[in-house]
Amino acid sequence: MNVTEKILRAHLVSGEPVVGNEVGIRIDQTLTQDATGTMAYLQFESMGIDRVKTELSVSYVDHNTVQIGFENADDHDYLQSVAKRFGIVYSKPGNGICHQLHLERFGKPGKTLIGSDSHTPTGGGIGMVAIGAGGIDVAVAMGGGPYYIAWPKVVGIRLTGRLQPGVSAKDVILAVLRRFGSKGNVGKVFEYYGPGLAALDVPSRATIANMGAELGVTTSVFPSDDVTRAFLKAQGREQDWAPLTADDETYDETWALDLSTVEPLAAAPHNPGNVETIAEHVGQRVNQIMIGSCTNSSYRDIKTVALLLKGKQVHPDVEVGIACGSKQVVRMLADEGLLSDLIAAGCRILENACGFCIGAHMSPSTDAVCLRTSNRNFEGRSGTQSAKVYLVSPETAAASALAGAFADPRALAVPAVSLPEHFTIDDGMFLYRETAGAGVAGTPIVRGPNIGQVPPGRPLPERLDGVAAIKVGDKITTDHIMPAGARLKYRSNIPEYAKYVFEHTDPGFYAAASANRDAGKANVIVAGESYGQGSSREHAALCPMYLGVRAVIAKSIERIHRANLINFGIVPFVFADPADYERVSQGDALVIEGLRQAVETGRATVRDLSNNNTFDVTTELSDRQKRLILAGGLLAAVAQGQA
Ligand code: MIC
Ligand code: SF4
Repeated sequence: MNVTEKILRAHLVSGEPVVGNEVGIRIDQTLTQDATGTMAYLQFESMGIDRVKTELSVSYVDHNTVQIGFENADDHDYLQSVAKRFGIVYSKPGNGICHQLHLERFGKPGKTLIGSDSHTPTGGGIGMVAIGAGGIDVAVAMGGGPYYIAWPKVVGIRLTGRLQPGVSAKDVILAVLRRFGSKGNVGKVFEYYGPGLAALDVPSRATIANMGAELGVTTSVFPSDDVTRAFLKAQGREQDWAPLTADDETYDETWALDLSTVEPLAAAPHNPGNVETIAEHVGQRVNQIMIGSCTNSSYRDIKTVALLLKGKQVHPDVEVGIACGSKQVVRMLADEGLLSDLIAAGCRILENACGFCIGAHMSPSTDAVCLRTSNRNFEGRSGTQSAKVYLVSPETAAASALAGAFADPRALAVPAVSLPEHFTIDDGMFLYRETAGAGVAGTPIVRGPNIGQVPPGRPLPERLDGVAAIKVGDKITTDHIMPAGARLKYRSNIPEYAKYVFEHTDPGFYAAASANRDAGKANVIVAGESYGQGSSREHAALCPMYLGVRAVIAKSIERIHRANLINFGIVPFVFADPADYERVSQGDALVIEGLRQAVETGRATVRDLSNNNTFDVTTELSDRQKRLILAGGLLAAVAQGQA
């Protein structure tokens, strides 16, 4: 068996392990972050369970740390009190980014992890099956329930050779994205193997696994070998190591990549799958360079940047910001004098949090060209609609910071940063480790005015009497559906956050959808390929549900978003014939007689009353998923005893 199968089979609780079939797996660890966590814990609370049932659950605060106004801080207080009460480890704001911290301090080879964040697969770098999920799925797993996935097709990526100096893990995953694209990989796991692995340290593997999210795969997995052991040992956690490698070439499909042929790459605006070479851009002016995010903020990454900038000055016309991934990284750089080198070079040192990556701050100027080491460059995500964001490696970012323009790092003497013998271990900002799993009964839950409630779902009606409230194109991301950045602070307040659904795509959506809902009409979203790419934010389903959306009809829908739609009682239809997409217009009146029946059979005919047309749609649902949709979503199903 391959590593993925070994872990999944050891955790299988229901279903036949046949590609595409829905299976339930036992979850050992969970993580949440604050922006999805408040909803996850509100849902957990509503399930009436007294403590978490996992081996470990951690609540990180890393997204909303800007705290303009009381909202973010109210969320933090709520999360902290919930963690104490229910036996969850709480990572205070300022401790670092969830995925980096989890890798450093908690990830264990062979274990399963789900997290309410799409980059949870970062844990694959340490030999885990780590999957991004909706908050409510994490709530169920915290309560001891299984997590459901389609049994994956495992694609083996065979690595040979060795990276050239100046080329690093980010370039590797960009090479994989160039080959496989950011759509069409749903239902697959990418597993890395081969002789090239020996020279890839855990932080590099984690970078590759992290950005596997942009391929749209279920997760990415690396084996647990001597490299993994050395990393865990340096983290003072050798006892957490266990060997785990694939028996043989047991993959459904393979692709080989010779690492020595990889060159510096960039994902060009506005999609991570839009990969170009740095060579094509050398000399092109850049305005802003941001280094950090859960993809590239490890000790290895930031130290490499510091060594490249040491004793030099960043170009006067470029703004350079650095956000380390964790307190451990910051402390080690500080102790080695490297933080001072970065400051001396003219970098702006930012908090070790998501920050710029989610558009919470550091938005670039109008039409700016930005290089960022993060994983997503969707239009407007930086906070500036007209900015052009290129995703690059830390080495390319540092070389370009000096040049004020795209630069090939291979022209510099790039130092090889090796694993330290001991990482600095300081768990002081993790609270409630001693009561993890047990909790402290009676702890009062702190609910400031920003802490709202989860809106109830309503059973699916017999007939869909709907309106195509919006028609969008291909690769609509959750950032389009439910903007983050300046709107992030409303994550715990659905009626308020719902005002911004499709804010930049169609500013009239909220008013139109609310009016339809209030007139008793169902809203339908019509979309092209790969609808719902990107984040795991269930708000991209929850807020539309609140606005009366009952169905999405798309050419294809991405995995996490599809699961979120089902969890909130929205039917995820696809066009039986994609050509029919062209014949539906925004505003059309759409009717499905026998909507509940359609969920049962997986087929329906839609009548478009506005142009006297009919077309067929399909949806493939497991029995469990049918029950959820018919009930009006997962929480409603739990309440009705249907889950
Ligand atoms: C993101 O990178 O888009 C986020 C913000 O981390 C999201 C989670 C969220 O929307 O809160 C993700 O990737 O799942
Ligand atoms: Fe945070 Fe960005 Fe990573 Fe999302 S992708 S978890 S916003 S650093």
